[in-house]
Amino acid sequence: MDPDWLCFHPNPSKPQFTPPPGAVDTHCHVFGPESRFPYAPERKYTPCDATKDQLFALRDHLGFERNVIVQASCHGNDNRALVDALVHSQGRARGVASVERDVSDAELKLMHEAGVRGTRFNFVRRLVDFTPREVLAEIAARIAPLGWHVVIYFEAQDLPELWDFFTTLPTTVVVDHMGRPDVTKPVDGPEFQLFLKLLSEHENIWSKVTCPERLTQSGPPGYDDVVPFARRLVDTFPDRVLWGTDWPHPNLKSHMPDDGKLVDLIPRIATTAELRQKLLVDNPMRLYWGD
Ligand code: 0GY
Repeated sequence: MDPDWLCFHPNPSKPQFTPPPGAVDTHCHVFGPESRFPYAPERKYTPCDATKDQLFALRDHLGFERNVIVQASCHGNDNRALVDALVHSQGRARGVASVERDVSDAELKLMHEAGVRGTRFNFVRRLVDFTPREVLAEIAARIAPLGWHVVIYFEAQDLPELWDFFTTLPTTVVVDHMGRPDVTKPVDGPEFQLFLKLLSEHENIWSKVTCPERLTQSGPPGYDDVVPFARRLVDTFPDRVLWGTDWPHPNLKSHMPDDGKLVDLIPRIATTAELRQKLLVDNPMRLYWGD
């Protein structure tokens, strides 16, 4: 593990908020164990191992029933740790993989059978090397017939340049971490308004209302500066939002969140039982278990 990065919280608190039955954590990762699933040679960071058994124990502790496990850049396009977690989840996890343009039909079929339902395109420069748009477009065309969607990860200042690419993708598109807004700027300012416009003009685009620990300037446990951004999305697009822990929170240097406290933010961002049912159960079930 990189020495200046933090490992996940060793003893998260029990949340005060009880998620509704069937709740899904739609953004979490498995890392390694390195001895069995080595990290990718081209990785930009080395995390601490975070195994499927630790993830499933956290799921139960927080009161969730299911996970969507997202391939992170430290495992590159090697999805073996992800697939291993899916096949050992007893049907309680789905996955988002990272694939290359020359992935074979047989590999795609195997991943689909294991529970993969999407592929991730990462545009965050500190995490990955550049991949040409035409390569990504080819991958999107390969996975679309399977009913998979595309998960995109980018930073708010890059949205104008990426807009045309995102809006021509042929699948459902899920944005990680609200498009990473600068939360020192106003919710009604031009930057976040552009993100809201992306969703209002394109009904196939969804957003995860995740990652207060990465976006915050005001800090834990309240993450008061991030809550209004998440709440605006939940209020405006209640049928196209997803929630997740982001466990084990790779790449954090400032603080490591208590996952129980992250769960306790949910009633502040989804303020009615109906909105919470959509955010935590109905939306993820439709997208990931709707087949
Ligand atoms: C996240 C966020 C980060 C890392 C990755 O693929 C990744 O390595 O997504 C980050 O550093 O912002 O979603 O886990």
